[in-house]
Amino acid sequence: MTVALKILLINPPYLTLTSRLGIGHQIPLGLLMVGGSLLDAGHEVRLLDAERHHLSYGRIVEAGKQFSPDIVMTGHAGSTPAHPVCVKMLTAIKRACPEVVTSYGGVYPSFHSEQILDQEAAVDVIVRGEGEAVSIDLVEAIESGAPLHRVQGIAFREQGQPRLTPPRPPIQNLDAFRIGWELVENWDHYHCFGLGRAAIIQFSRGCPHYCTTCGQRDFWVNWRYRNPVMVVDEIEWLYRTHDIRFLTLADENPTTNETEWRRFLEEMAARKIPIHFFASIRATDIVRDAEILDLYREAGILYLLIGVESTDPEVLRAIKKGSTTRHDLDACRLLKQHGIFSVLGHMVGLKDETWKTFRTATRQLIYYDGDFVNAVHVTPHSWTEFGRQVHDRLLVQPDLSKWDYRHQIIAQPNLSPWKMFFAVKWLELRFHARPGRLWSILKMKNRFLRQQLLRSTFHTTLLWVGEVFTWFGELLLGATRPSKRIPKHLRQALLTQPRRFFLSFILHCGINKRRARKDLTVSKDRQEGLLGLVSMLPFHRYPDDHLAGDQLDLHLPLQIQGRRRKHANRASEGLSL
Ligand code: B12
Ligand code: SF4
Repeated sequence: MTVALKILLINPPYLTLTSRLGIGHQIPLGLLMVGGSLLDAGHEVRLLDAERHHLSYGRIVEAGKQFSPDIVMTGHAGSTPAHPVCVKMLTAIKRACPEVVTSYGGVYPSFHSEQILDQEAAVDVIVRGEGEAVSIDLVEAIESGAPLHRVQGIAFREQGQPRLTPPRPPIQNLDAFRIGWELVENWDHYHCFGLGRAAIIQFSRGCPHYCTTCGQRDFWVNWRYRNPVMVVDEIEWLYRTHDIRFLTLADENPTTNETEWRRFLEEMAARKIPIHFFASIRATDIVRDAEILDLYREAGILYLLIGVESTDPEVLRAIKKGSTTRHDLDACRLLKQHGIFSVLGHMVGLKDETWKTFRTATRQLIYYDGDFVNAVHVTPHSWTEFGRQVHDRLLVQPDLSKWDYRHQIIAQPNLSPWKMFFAVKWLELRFHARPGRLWSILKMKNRFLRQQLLRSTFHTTLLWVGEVFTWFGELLLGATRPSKRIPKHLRQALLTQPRRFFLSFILHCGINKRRARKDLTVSKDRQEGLLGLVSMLPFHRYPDDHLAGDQLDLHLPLQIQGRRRKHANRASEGLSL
């Protein structure tokens, strides 16, 4: 008979502006899923949400000692940037309680298990891949003293050396495992978009697509889904028992099977549960589902994240996105017609960025007329095809805790890190603060949608300001590499004459021109310096804008299109009318 072990699940204190200023803290779904299966296997399980309560390592150790667990398990959704925090936390725990077995799971440790076991003495076992079934086997082996190499899907140390066991086949029946909802102590701690208590749920796992920047396919192996009716039963239960009003769908690609997705939507709509959703859906599937977007709305879908990634057809082909700029445009327009907010995930750094590429992207994103843009920096995760392609590129940010998509990681040949930062922030500002967008929000007739847009715009602004302040803070503290590139006179200006700082900042761009002349390999765009910055302003027309805007041209009336296309002499694929 299995003896119950005491297991403490710890959501590490990885704090981000997204949670603090943006959408709010969310439940640690991955840990709850592992917890659910361990509870069902008869173990005594607790959850310590150190992220939600902003706990220091000392407080975590104290709380841990009170429960005196046999095993401590940790992992975080933002797996890569949270890794340093996880390691520090486990080190503190091991130091205070060396007898506790530590287990670590999630995406980053799954792909870096050997390296972590080599470097981090505080980590005893790494669970590779999805955690439910493996955790049960692991805990059973620890409890019975069975050799760990018999447990599939883990990595551990054997005679001081890392040893990886064969991967465990993916769970075929996802409904066989349940989420340990009872581990959530107080639902009032989790809110999202100001719409009340919030939870995260998963309808499906995995994705059949091959985008080179994404590692979801290798992590989850194949696409699987839960019984849609059972998922809706669970959602209804969450609403009735815990008054959950907002749900994030954690799926990478919930729409993969059209029939099952429709069943899910119909079931949600039929039960009229007053819950709103956030989900990520591909533009191609939104266009495919054009006829049932009313059903999306009736089911409660309110925010849809579309990973447009790039506005350049060539880049979309290069990263094997499998969608076109036409899909992105159509998807945004369709969502707008149906009162669903679109959040455009735009990835910078997929090609050599210049002021011109930023101008083009900004104009085209504005043209799509989505509701929000989430500009992220491409991040070269080692387990992705893109990561392998760029493994020899210079990194401007080796610190893993900054690999959170909000920091530039790969060096750009034409724009220095601070210019990249400026360009991204400018793109976000131009997109969200453009008068046309603000005016269309204010004159919206639907009160709920208007208030929601205003609220989310307010939080987007807070996040934007927060990131700008953080960047300057890091610059001052000398914590980031860009600071080394910003000349001393500029740093001094910020300290001694803050009012003059922005003037110096702009002038610095002009000074850069001189440096650029010395460097024969530098591209024309880098030499733009001050002009480059000015050209980002909305009223400025740049001489070669007709080229920059070529991707938009195909949406113009046909006569204008003909004239412009002749001028630019470039065809853009994928935007057939
Ligand atoms: C929902 C979500 C969010 C939500 C909620 C996050 C949360 N607190 O849970 C919000 C919007 C807040 C968010 C924010 C961020 N996110 Co996010 N998010 C997601 C999303 C869509 C789903 C995550 C999820 O719940 N998956 C389902 C669960 C079940 O999977 P899981 O956590 O991996 O857990 C399973 C296994 O990994 C394993 N496991 C996990 N932990 C452990 C621990 C142990 C001990 C064991 C045994 C097993 C185990 O078992 C679990 C069950 O099988 C994913 C994209 C995706 N579809 O995967 C991105 C994703 C996880 N997010 C990501 C990032 C980078 C972030 C941010 C850092 C972005 C930012 N700059 O702010 C922040 C972090 C902020 C924060 N405090 O969480 C990246 C992580 C990249 C990486 N691999 O490092 C992802 C993968 C997006 C992407 N496309 O790359 N995110
Ligand atoms: S980026 Fe999205 S569509 Fe592409 S492989 Fe990843 S989850 Fe699938």
